[in-house]
Parts: sequence; structure tokens; C-alpha cells
Amino acid sequence: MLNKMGDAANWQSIDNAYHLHPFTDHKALHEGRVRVITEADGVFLKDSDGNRILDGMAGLWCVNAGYSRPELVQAAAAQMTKLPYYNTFFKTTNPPAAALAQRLAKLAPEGINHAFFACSGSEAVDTALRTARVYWQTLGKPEKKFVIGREYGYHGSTTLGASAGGMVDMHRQAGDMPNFTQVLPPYWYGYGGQMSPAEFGLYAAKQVEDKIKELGADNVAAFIGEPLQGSGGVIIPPETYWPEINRICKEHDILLIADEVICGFGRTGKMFGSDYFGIKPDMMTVAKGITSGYIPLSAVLMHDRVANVLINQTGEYYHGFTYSGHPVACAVALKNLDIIEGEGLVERAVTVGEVLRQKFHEVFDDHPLVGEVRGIGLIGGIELSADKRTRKFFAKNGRVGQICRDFCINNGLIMRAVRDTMVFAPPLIISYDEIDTMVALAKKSLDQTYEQVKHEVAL
Ligand code: PXG
Repeated sequence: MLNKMGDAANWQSIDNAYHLHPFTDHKALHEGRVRVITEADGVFLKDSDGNRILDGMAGLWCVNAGYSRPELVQAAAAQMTKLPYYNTFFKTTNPPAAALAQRLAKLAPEGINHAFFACSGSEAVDTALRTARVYWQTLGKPEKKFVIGREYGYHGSTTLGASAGGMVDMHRQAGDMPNFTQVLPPYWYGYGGQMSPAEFGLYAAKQVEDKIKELGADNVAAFIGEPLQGSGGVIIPPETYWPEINRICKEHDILLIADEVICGFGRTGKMFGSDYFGIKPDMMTVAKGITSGYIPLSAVLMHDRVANVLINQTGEYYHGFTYSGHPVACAVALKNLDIIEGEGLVERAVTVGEVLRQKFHEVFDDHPLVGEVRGIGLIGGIELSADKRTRKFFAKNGRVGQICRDFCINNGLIMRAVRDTMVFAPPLIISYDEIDTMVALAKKSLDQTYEQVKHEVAL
């Protein structure tokens, strides 16, 4: 053994020497100190210094059922004992994969009855984008290739996902494939100006229609959007937005892909974000909450109108992964869905989410640093602002958010900063007492941040 568990400095030096992290400035990481998470239970993490940290982000928006659920461990162990692996290529399936596909069809919006399995959200997005193009090729319209996304959209980190998303830093680093473009997101707080949210929702939807007209509908395969944009800062579209997008995609014969990787499995207070916003997708990408993050699994859920073309007309579709329909991952997903449905976690996101939001409104509506508290279900954001009356951004975008995030973690709370919005998405099992703790820690952290930056904030 090279190391002893609990020896933080040792893990840190080994990690620095050998481990390349995702989305990380490695030089800066090596100059600082990597945090070693050793255990978790319920909504709490424990690090190697013995700190107990309330995970207000459910890992990366995924641990919906909370940490350390013995049922999920047992489901994995039982399936590993029986059939740890076999592939789903070559006319083969396994019971958990077939059962999960059926279960997802029951849960998904009407007409969405088919599942293609992969391992990560990025692979699901890649699959959906490829499928959109294959669908149009099959129908004799190979020139329908363009994919329209939104600024601040996040659709994963494969080359196609990075190209579809609207994160410019990712585009700069070999994430800018041809035939992708982005339009204005439905971010009323940031871009709505003098318009009402309802007016702005229509205005933002019109950008999609204008882009389709500019490119020519004959050249556009799909529009892809998260029901609400999570990594973009919990951008919640006005209610006028999605009905208009439904109309536009239908009228111009463009496939509509709802990226449900964060919204799926209860986060919004409905099973899917598409249910919440009334989206009528042709494909939905799901991951994260499907197994509460215990094991990697994702899927593209397809409407009959797409799946039937693949099934009846495409011939062989040359696409798939070694672990598509992995029996252990599917068995864990089935048990996780038992928990989500059996414990009423979707309904819980509504009731507990309402209390959390109410408390955040109480402590933050008049807070000098806060421009807006927003959220639905158990996902939301607290937008920090240089001037709450004019919804003004800070001069250096993201700096105040980072200061606040550091105070949060030092106080024992994980909230992510996206630019200057503090985002939260705790496990759906969070209790009312834990909500109180979360609000108190957030308040303390925002107060400390204000003390440090108050000379930059309009009074
Ligand atoms: N689509 C959406 C909407 C996502 O949020 C992906 C696709 C890609 O999933 P994978 O499993 O390939 O990572 C995501 C992932 C963050 C953060 O800090 C968010 C994600 C991943 C990592 C960090 O907000 N979302």
C-alpha cells in the first residue's frame, strides 16, 4: 500500500503527481490544495480534514436520492453477482436493460417510448445529435445538418457536445465543429432589459425562428436546449418561451431535443423538465439523476416518430458503446427509480423546494448584494448584483461569485458560483432542518462576501 486512508497530505501529493482533473487549471490547483472527499451520508460530505459539508449541489446536480443508500448498494451487488457485464450488441440484451427501457417509456412524456443507453450525459447528447442527422439522412434530407443551441447552454464535453453548447471557452479549445450555432438564451435577468419576462420569452424564442430562417430550414437538423439552463446559472425561461419553441420546431420541421441531464428525475418538481414547461421533445437526453450518480448511466429517450424511422428505414445504425445497457448500471437505475417514486421525491421537490425558496426570499430579497432569488422545485440561483434596481452585473464577471463560493465552502456549504450567481440543487431527500442549516450558512456566506465587496455595490 502506497498510502493510508486519512493521510490527506499524502493523497494530495499523489493526486498532484498523477491525476488530471476535469475543467481545471492544473497549475493553479497544484499551487493550492486539492480537497479530498472521503465519505458521504444523506446530504453531507466528509473531507480528509474531518470537515462535514452540506452538499447544496447534490454532487454535480445528480445525487437526487442522497448519499449512502444501502438499497442501491445491494442492487449493484446482487446484479454484479448474477451478471456483472454483457454487451447489448449482436442481437443480445439483459433483463435490467430491457426493464429499464420499459420503465423509462412509462415515465416519459407521451409518445416517447424508446431508450438508447450510454454512460454519460455527453455521450447521450452526442448520440442524440448523431441520431438527428441520421434521421434526416434516412428521410432523404442529408443537408439538414445544422444544430441550433443557446449561449450559456451546456451539453457536455465531447467535441459535439461542446460545439452544441454555448460556452465560448469550450469552443476555443477544439470544441467548435462546423454546423453548430447558438442564439440568445431566455435569460430575462441578464438580457431582458425593459421587457417584461413574458415579452422577453417571446423575443428569445423569436431568435430561434430568425436563425432557422437565416440558415434555411432545409439546412437545420435540430434545436437543442435544457428545459432550464443549469450550468449556465439556472436560467429559468419565462413561461412564454417553450410553447413558442414547440410551435417553431414543428412549423419548420426541426427536431426538438430537450437536454434533461440536470432536469430529469424530479429536480424541477416534475419527473422531467419537459413536463414542467410543456415541452414536446422528439428526443430527451437523461443521465445524472437516473442513478442518483451512484454509477454512470445515460440514455436518449426517443419519440416514436424518430425511433420508427431508425427501426424501419435506417438499416444498421453504426453507433453504440461497450457499456450501452450495462446490467449493473441499469439495475441501480431501476432501484433508484423505486426510491424516487416510492418516497415521493418528485413531490418532495415541490414542497421542500417551496420552503427553501421562501426562506431564501426572506433573508435575501432585501440583501444589498442580491439582485434576484429564482428557482423551481429543488433547483435555483441567487444572482448577486452590483445594483439590484438596474440588474447591473459586477465589473469583473465572476469574481464576487468566487469570493462567495469560497466563504460557503469554508462555512461548510457547497454552492457553485456561475459567473455571479450562486446556484443550488441539493439532494431531493433534504430535510426541513437541513434546509434551515443551508439557509443559515448561505446567509452567513453572503454577509461575509458583502463585507468584503460592499464598496462595489450600489446602495
Ligand atoms: N447536458 C447537461 C444539461 C449537463 O448539465 C451534460 C449534458 C454532460 O453530462 P456528463 O455526464 O457527460 O458530464 C451535463 C453535465 C457544473 C457541471 O459544474 C455540470 C455538468 C457536468 C459537470 C459540471 O455545472 N453537467
